[in-house]
Amino acid sequence: KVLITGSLGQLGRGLNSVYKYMYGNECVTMTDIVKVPSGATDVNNYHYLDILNTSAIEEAVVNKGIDTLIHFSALLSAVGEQNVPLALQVNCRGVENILEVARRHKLKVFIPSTIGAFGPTTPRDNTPDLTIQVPTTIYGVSKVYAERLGEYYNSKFGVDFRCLRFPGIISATKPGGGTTDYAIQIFYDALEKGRHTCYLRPDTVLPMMYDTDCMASVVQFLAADASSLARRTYNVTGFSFTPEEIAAAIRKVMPAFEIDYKICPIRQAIADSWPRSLDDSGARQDWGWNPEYALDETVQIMFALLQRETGGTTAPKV
Ligand code: VAH
Repeated sequence: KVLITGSLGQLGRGLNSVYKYMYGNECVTMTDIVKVPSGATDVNNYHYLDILNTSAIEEAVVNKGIDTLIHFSALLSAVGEQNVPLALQVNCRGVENILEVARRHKLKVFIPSTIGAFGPTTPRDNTPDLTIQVPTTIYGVSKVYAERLGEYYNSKFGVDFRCLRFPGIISATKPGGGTTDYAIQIFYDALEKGRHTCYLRPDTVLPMMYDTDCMASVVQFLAADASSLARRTYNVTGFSFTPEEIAAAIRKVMPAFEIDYKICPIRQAIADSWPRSLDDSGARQDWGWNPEYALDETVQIMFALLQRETGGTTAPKV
């Protein structure tokens, strides 16, 4: 029985669908602090849950017979820089509460980390699992804290804590205040306007992953036997690209697509502090991580999904 916090965010609804498909409708309890968007067909067993209220988490775990917590609630990089006190509350206090409940009730707990947990002094190409972590955003600082605190709870109390550092995730869901989110918005803009104004420089390389691979990494990692894990925090990634490279891949499907640039200094500085590519060989060796989607497949499937979502049966507008 799985409980997902922040389940209405970018990753929660997709993961609920995967677990529902695998284990049936009653497997997942979805929680968040906002109302379910009207017309959402992929949300079920939904309850309000504020992760700053430890007894509320405990009540949900006990009442629903939860054995696995998947903790997605967090303020992402750009939005966190605009509200540091709230980022500290949600990203740090929230993680403390989740780990305490996992300790008391012997739960398996997944907390995602991010390429944002690295900083400008981290080797930026093929960044390894174990390396310098001096991030320059409150999001990154809070995720380093989550990684270290989870590993402490694992070694001190035996909590089955598991953490994956995700690259930018590309999914057919509205962007949630991240820095990599241009790689989502570009598809909505391509279909709607045939063009995209990018807030990052054309040569900004960032590691990314398609949503389905992200979901698979969580399910696979949580199912791995604990004895096969050399560590509790692993890098996973799909493929790296620049805005001009994804624009070129989109032009293979939509020849008239155009991109122009209006740099956002805050997001450019964040992107410039992050790795250009990740070394995920540890995940591949220890628990069989093996992503399936590269850039061209991601472009194809994103257009198919968004055309269906926007009811656009014809080819993208050009
Ligand atoms: C962000 N999408 O941009 C998130 C992610 C790898 C970045 O954590 O903040």
